[in-house]
Amino acid sequence: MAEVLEQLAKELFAGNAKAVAELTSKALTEGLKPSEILNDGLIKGMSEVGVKFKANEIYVPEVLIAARAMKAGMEILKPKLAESGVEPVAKMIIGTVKGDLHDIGKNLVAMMMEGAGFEIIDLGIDVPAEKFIQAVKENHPQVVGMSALLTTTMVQIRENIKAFQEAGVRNNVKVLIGGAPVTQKFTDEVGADGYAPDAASAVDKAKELLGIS
Ligand code: B1M
Repeated sequence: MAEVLEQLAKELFAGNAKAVAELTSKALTEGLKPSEILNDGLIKGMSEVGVKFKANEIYVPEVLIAARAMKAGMEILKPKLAESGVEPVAKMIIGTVKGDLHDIGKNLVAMMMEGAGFEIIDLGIDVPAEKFIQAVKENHPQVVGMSALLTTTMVQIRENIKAFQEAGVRNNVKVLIGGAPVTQKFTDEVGADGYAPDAASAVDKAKELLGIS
């Protein structure tokens, strides 16, 4: 693999946004394909972040810093990816459920998903069922992610899934859920498709649900 891509993955893991931006430009100047820079540079670095985060070898601040570096690289790469017709892995809508204002975990999930090549539409916090449904109808995502941090708001996930069924969109999407009080048992009870305990596992679970290796 090109040396510049190895450096890119390394600097992304280290969260060095300036170096990531420079190396992304350098890789483009060297004539590397945008898809190669994305997969073998940026995503490779971010995957490593996911692995170490899952293993508790690095923590939330390091992930946020790496995500900022990813963003710096993506700003340069995005127009080139669009020009070269590279399709995102899949589209995901994400939001924190109605009544819930916590967004740090949800943002981390969104960043890791983006880092894995997903296109993310972030609906923000305090998202009512109707807003999720409208976004599904307008954007046709493959995955809808719902985050809840309170025992009083996690029940909203059940309501959202019911509302999806009533609106006739439930079968169009995989519903992935998470947040501190959410468990696999709860996921099974409310009929969501998948649960992830952390941001790195969310990437793995979304891919598993979509049959992407
Ligand atoms: Co709040 N809060 N908070 N809070 N807050 C908790 C959640 C709480 C456990 C604190 C406590 O009492 N020990 C408690 C909930 C108790 C419960 O319901 N069991 C609580 C409470 C009670 C409240 C208020 C009601 C307090 C009050 O006003 N009396 C209030 C509610 C406001 C509301 O939402 N309506 C409130 C407010 C706030 C702040 C606004 C001050 C602030 C949020 C700021 C923000 O998010 N922008 C806040 C914070 C920071 C916390 C704690 C301290 C930290 C949450 C956090 O960001 N963790 C939290 C205590 C704690 O968790 N230790 C607490 C870091 C983050 C990376 O982890 O969000 O778990 P987490 O996300 C993880 C995983 O859960 C998972 O991946 C993430 C990354 O690995 N994940 C997903 C999350 N979403 C996922 C989605 C997925 C998959 C995985 O798929 C789609």
